Amino acid sequence: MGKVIKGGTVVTADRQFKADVRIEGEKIAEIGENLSADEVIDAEGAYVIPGGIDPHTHLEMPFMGTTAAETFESGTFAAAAGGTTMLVDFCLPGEDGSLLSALDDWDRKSKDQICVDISYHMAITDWNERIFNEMETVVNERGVNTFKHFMAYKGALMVEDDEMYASFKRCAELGALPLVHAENGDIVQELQQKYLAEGITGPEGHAYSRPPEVEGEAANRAIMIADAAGTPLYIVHVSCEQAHEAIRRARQKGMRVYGEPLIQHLTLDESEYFNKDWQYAARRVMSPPFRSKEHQDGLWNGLAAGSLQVVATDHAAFTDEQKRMGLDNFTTIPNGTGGLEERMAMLWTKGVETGRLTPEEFVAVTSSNIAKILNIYPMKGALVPGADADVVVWDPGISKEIHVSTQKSIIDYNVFEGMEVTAQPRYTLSRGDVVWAYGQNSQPQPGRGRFVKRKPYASASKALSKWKSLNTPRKIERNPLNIPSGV
Ligand code: DUC
Ligand code: ZN
Ligand code: ZN
Ligand code: ZN
Repeated sequence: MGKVIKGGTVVTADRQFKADVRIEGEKIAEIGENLSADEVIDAEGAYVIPGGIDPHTHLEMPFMGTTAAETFESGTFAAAAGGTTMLVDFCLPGEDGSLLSALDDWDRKSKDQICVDISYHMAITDWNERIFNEMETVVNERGVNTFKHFMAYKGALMVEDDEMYASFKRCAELGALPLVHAENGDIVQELQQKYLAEGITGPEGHAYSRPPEVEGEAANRAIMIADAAGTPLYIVHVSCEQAHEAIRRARQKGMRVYGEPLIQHLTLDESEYFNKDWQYAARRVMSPPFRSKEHQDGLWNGLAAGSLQVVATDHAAFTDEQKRMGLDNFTTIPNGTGGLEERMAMLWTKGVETGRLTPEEFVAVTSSNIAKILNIYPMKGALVPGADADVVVWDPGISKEIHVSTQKSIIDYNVFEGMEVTAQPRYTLSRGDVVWAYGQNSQPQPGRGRFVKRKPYASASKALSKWKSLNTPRKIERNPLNIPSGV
């Protein structure tokens, strides 16, 4: 007869109501009053919500001359402990440039380690016929329907506009969704050289060289290119008003453009880079960098207004030793911060507790919206009979301080160190298994997590371009040339 989560308040993206949730095997079987089963999971005094989905992580990713230190095992354990039951990791092609061997590589690394479910986004870091051809297999056979494009990291991951346009058109054909890291990589490189030449070598140079304008310019450009290609677009780690503004404008014109702020940008600001302690500041170096309070307010408003839809982490975690690669030069500090374990609790504390978000909006931006965008709803991101039993008993009665000493991440610091959060998962269930119980501290079985295949999009991918010249070209039939003599 399975399990029943009893006595809680179910919160979905639409509403809240008192109900029990009965689980059979890996699925939700029933939601209603006075349900019973063999095993009872107590949710008295707590909310019952869909498991969190973090659509943006970089576990064990080779990057900037090193490899992100968080493993698939520690990362997915941290996720479970924080109430996240699925993450989407970025798969990066290696030396041979093949998308398919990159997928094999990611499968090999993740398979025996993952404690919760995962999926991938595929990175397009180059453009050629093989990539064009492999994209079809990636979508139709390997179950990856999203492709990431870096507009920054010149000389490494960055793609040019012509490559992006070609790849976006291919995405539109295949029913896949393009993603962009929006920063103007050419200008960033120039600014980096300028500040280094002026003797600014510390982490503050990182912030100076990646101002909001370079993000806004790239976001606008990507939106225009997506519109020309006739595809929706998803902009990762939206950190500033300039990029948010571009998204708002596009949405108002009827374009399907989605924006994803990170929990770090919502809660930490640019003053962190001016800390006198080099290591403190370097730990917080990520791209885009943290912004001022005005930008933060804009992001919170966007989540409430619906112009931004998803809160992620971009979890790319490097140790103190790895960060010291950039001791004399901020451009060689590995870019990235963590947040997988803290995303839900920080968003609750700084968002719901403060009245900026309702509990329903919290569920929408941590789970349901991205499940819809990724085309896995309602298998994931929903509490309905038949859905995967990825469920969190979310307890607003547990407050704790965030400390590196108790985190599940294997990194030797935490950017949220010392902050107090006012809610925690009492239980996290992944496809019906309790993978985290607060106070018990036991780790779920590595390898129990699964890879989630995602189908291509049917209709949503056929966005109509607003470019008039693309929609109605007209060939003019002219009279033959008739040049008067003597002129
Ligand atoms: N930004 C980061 O800070 N780290 C990983 C990749 C990225 O775009
Ligand atoms: Zn990025
Ligand atoms: Zn990223
Ligand atoms: Zn501490």
